[in-house]
Amino acid sequence: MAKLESYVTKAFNKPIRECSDAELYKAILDLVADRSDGLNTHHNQKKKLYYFSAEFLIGKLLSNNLLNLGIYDEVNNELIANGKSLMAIEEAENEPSLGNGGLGRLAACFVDSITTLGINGDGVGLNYHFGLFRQVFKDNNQKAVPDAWITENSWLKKNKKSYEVKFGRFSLNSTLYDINVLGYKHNKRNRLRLFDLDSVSSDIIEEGTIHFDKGNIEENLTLFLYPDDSDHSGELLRIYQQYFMVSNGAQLVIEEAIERGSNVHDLDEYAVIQINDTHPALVIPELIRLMITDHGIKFDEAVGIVRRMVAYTNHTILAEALEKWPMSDLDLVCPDAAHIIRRLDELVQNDFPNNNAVKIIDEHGRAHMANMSIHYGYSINGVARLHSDILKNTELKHFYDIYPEKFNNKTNGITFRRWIMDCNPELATYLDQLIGSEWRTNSDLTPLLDYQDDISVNTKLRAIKFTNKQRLKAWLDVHQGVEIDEHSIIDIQIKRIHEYKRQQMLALYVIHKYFSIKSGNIPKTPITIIFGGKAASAYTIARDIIHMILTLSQIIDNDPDVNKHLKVVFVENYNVTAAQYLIPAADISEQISLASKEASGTGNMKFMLNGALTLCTLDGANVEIAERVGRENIYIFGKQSSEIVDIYANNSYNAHDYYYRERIKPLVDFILSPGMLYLGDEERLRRLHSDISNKDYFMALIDLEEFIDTKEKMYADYEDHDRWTRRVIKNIGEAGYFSSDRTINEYNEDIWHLEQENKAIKK
Ligand code: 26Q
Repeated sequence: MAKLESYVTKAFNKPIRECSDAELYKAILDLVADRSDGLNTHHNQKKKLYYFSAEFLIGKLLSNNLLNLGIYDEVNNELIANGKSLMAIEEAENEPSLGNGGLGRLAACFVDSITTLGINGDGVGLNYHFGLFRQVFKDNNQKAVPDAWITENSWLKKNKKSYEVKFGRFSLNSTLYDINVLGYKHNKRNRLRLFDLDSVSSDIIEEGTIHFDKGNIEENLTLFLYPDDSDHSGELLRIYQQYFMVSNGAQLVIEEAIERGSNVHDLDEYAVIQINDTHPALVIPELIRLMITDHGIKFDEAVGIVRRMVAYTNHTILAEALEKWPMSDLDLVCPDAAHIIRRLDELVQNDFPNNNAVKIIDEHGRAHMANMSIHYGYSINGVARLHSDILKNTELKHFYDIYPEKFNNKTNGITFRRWIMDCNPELATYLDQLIGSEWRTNSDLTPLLDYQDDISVNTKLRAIKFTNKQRLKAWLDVHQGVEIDEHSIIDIQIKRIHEYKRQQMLALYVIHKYFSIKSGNIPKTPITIIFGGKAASAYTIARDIIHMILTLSQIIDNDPDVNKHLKVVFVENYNVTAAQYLIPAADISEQISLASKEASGTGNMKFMLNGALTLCTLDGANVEIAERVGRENIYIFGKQSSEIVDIYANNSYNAHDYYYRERIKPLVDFILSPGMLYLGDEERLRRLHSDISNKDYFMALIDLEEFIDTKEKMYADYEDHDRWTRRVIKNIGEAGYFSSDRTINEYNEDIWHLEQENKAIKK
């Protein structure tokens, strides 16, 4: 057993206690690299999975890698013995900024589970130098600044492989970086394969901003991750990024298959590609192109091969988030692939004449990436049961009518390594004592259900929650200079800012509570409401919502009648690291999207696992959470998904019907109160007020009264600590289903059909 000491001596020639945290970080990187080299890489397996994704929101890796290698305690003890702490050292690590939100985090949970289950499978994506922007608050507004996350000592390892990517007017040669993905205690290793360009230059970023010359592809291709979550952006650069990712990925897939014995005619026996939304959908024409030009395969045969190897996951029903690229742009970026898309569209038109809804290229000359993925993939799945049903019955009904056998559901999951073992070690250790440690490998937490009425278990769980609140308090103090009350109820909504997720509805509740406290209704326990999330830079209303909440929180802070009882915090730069502090401290998990709009949600699962109770609409995976924990252990409000689908179909929502109600109008109008206008930006506040009262496209007002009543009931119920904790236990005990190990097991059984060395999963 090589101890950390020897790595420290080798690198710095001094004892551990004399090293800086940055030096120790480097030494642990070396130790993990050595241990990783010895792991099994499945070289003997014929077929391999490639999970193609424009985003991998992996979070910090230091403690996660030590945990998965099974040496966390060993290294931690060695550090403690020398007066050092792993937590402090991890502060020296930058969080890789390679994703926007849910879709990117899901990809990270998936590669962890794929490796832990012993499946031969790599992630394929891009190495964005600045990734997603860092969010800074200035004058109560979001400012986006470049996040230079890559440092000299990082988990990125340069690989010798390089491919030529031919664009319409020029070619570029890629550089490949790998990040090892380590399986939990199973001696397995896969990799993230992140393509990059040596010519990319940060010099073209104007000082401190994210404005840059978007026309200079060679220098900016992998500079940034598009900061758009569901807001369609037609930028040409996005298409260049996508084509660069898939052309490299397709060349890698073919080269590795040949190395394993493929003659390319049998490529589908050697590789399966799962595409994470349509961002990598150009891999379909690109594989066909490569088979024809480099391997002498005929078009029809190439189409057949691809149809047996590509599977597509859909993450949204928001029409504006479905990618439609103008053929003129594709002709410029990748003319040969564009030509193949036209041929694929002709085949569709021959097979389904006069069926306009299933065409790839529409009457405006735009290629629908989802349509192409469904025709030329063999599987299409949604990410929660309700979402998959909506795809079949409404959004993609025309496709379900012609390909019912391709449709399936894979309810999302989260990796328990990061979302309990790493972020909530006290709870993980206590579970070991109480129910044994099998849950760490089979995700089965149901033995905990036997302790629902055990007072000592109740007390201990509350003590753990309190410790986590103290830790969050300390972190918020250091990182943002805000002080929260560790004895308060902690009520959290953290996710990208979007009107359909309805952060504005929670803000209207805050206004209600502010009025109520001012009129003398003092809550028994103080309340802390925490928001966190980034807004796409071009999404004006989302930025207005952030502004409104920050201004509101200032008003509350300044009001001595209220500030002892209610505090509103907007966490700056919400990311995976922040989530790991916030989620274990939460009592209440806000999952309040307009029913039918949130495909799944995965934060909902993380909160449940960490002992928060959920306040939710029957949307996405909330439906399945409710089914498992039972109605008495979750707080549900609002219109049903089918009602909302009908309201959209009939265009029958009128914001005025709600705005003018007695309980609602004063809350919305507070946005334009003198205090708000004095502290805030009048243009932003007026625009938001007008939007909510006149349009309210995502219907924040339709559920507002029920939301307020349900929240009040929840806060009242919190006061009965034993009954509350009984519900908490039921939630943790039922969380096993939402392990991404279960999800990946299903992907493998139903879609990929690969060898799986570890089946330690309870169904
Ligand atoms: C599209 C075109 C141009 C630029 C950017 C984009 C873009 C980028 C990111 C479109 C969508 C995304 C991300 C979507 C996303 O995160 N969806 C979430 O996926 C989660 C995992 O399945 C679900 O749990 C969430 O419900 C869903 O919102």
